[in-house]
Amino acid sequence: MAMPFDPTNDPHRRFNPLLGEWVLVSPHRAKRPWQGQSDEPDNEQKPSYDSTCYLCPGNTRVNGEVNPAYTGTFVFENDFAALKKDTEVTNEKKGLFQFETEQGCSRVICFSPDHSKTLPELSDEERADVVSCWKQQTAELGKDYCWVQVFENKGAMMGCSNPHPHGQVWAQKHIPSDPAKKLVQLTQYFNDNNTPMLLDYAEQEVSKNERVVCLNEHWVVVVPYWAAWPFETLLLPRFNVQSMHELNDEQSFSLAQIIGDITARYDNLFETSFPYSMGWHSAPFDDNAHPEWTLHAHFFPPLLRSASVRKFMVGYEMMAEAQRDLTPEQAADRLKALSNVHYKKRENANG
Ligand code: H2U
Repeated sequence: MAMPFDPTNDPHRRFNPLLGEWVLVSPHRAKRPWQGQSDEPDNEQKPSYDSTCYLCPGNTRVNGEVNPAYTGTFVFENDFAALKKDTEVTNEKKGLFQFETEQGCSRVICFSPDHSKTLPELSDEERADVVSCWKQQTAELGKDYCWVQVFENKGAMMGCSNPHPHGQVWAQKHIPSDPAKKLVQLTQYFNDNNTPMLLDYAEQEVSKNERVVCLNEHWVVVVPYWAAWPFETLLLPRFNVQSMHELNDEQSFSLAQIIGDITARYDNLFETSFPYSMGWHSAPFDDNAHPEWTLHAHFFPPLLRSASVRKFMVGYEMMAEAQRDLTPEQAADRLKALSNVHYKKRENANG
């Protein structure tokens, strides 16, 4: 006779209502041995200024432009931009062969002049400057483009090509594929329930308290019920807001604080500079009201069992659907149990 279902041990699928996709959870697989690839952890202490860095203040970039002696955040047009504003507007559809040209821009956002300090190592005030820069970029680019994508690739493992702490903002005329899927899902939920899905979701996660990693008055970080990456998190507001640029000063400052909290926990998990890709989804700037939308951020970190062993999204994930080993609840428990004081600050404090 089959044993009763045990979600901490038995394979099951969970539904991701944001994308309308399923995730396979196989908790028993976390016990399997690993003889595959290990990546070098990034534990090198970097200097505050590096004369060979393209992004440090006063240095010359690849295209010959000199960075100003900036003291806060610094934004510049990507010298190898993926999108151009003046591409001819045209499209074609011939049977299965269809294209449309895209207009847009891509910029690099240096978080601070300090080459050695990633987001969790900055002060709340310095992180608030980063939030303010994201707001300003979102407002400015939202005037010309339908979609504004703020994101950060952190660490070489996530394809980050320059160690100076920075993120990017890309803006474009069309809504890209994943946000377009979200728009369908969020609209359907709003039509059915007359309330934004993610506001409901945040409230339900706070009251269940099974996957909450940290929270403050305005924000909550959860390992979503449907997380695909081992330590994936979703950062949600606990108030109704559609876009980054609508945050007031108080909400922005408490955002800077909770980003410090979750990113310090990430670094503390394996006492390493924790790689991830993170990004913000504000509502599309398409001249429609978006009552269905809630501003939110995803953190997608690749690490699984140590600073050097990552999760690969390969065979089954590429061919079938996302799959994870440890449960989202187990991942949330581990992140929640960690200190939100960065391990380097603790070591310094201990002399
Ligand atoms: P990532 O490391 O997150 O890929 O971003 C760094 C970006 O910085 C990358 O897109 C740009 C690269 O094109 N860059 C410049 O625009 N100028 C430079 O001199 C160096 C890097």
